[in-house]
Amino acid sequence: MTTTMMRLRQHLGLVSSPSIYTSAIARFGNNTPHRRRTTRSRTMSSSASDAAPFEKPRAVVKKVLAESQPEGQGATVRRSIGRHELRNLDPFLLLDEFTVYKPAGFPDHPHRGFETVTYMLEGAFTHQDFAGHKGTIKTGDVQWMTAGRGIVHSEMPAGDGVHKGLQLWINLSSKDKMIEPRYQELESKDISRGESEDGGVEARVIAGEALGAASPVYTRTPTMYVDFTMRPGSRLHQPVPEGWNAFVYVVDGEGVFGRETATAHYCLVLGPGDGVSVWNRSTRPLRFVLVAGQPLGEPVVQHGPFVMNSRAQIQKAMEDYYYGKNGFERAGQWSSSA
Ligand code: FJE
Ligand code: FE
Repeated sequence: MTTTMMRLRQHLGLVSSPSIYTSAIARFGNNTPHRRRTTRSRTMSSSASDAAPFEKPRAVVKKVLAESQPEGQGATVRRSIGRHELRNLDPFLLLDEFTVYKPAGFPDHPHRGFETVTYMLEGAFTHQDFAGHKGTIKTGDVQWMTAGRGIVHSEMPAGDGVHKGLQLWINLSSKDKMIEPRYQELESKDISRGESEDGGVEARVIAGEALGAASPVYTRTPTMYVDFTMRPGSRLHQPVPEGWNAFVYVVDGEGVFGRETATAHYCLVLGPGDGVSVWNRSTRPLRFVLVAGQPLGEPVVQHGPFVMNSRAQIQKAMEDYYYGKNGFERAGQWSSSA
């Protein structure tokens, strides 16, 4: 069999998911002229006033349970952003909470036009790409991959047992879609941690700033991504840049976000405003990620792993991948090793 045919078959093998393979054309008019790079935050103990210190507190405007679905090769994901009810959260395209046991995984597949951010919650994943980039990310590590004009890679579990994490897809603006691919990798020990004054809240800052800690990650599309753990009874008042789209994904426990209560695997879309207030009213720790990004306000045309601005550009991406051109030169010769 020719390599191009094999590539097509692999590609088709991944077509099992109608949700990310559905071509979608959407227009967003929600571009913001306002851009605030720094965020300030503080917490209050439960004895302090629980009134939000924000002029315009963000409220939960949508609450969606991410149900399990098959994805990749034998893997399972809980998809929140990217499922039918949660599209058009510009600049975000997809959020999957993945759970994988060997030999399942995400074998050789391409990307163009966006970034993938993989955050390991448990276990380890090995990635290999067609340019020889290879590595393993373990519990608490982050891989921030800018696919740009083209990456072909595999993402597979390393070792036995369960491997869990979050993968977020962030769109790139039209001017950045064809940039050189780039990786930013953060080991767990190097992730900046912030803490509230009373020690009730811990923040691991993957992108942006929170509780006095800042991430070194460069976000081409301005993004904030923070993993919060809150002790029982603690409160958090976290600024979120106005004009940015924002959501919360609950990883563990139960919390009150604005006036809405949510437990694990729920995604909460936040409405407009300058910050969000959270309260752990329960008797167990609460863990959630807060993600916000500056909307691009550009047309989005997605065909599976290719996300561009027009149908013609998608056609071009498929041709480039098929014929090994414009960034996919190495796609023909390459396949991942066991
Ligand atoms: C992909 C199908 C896929 N969610 N979460 C089609 F499964 C994928 C894909 C992933 C993925 C990978 C990891 Cl490590 C975690 C994921 C989907 O690789 F890109 C397409 N196009
Ligand atoms: Fe991938």
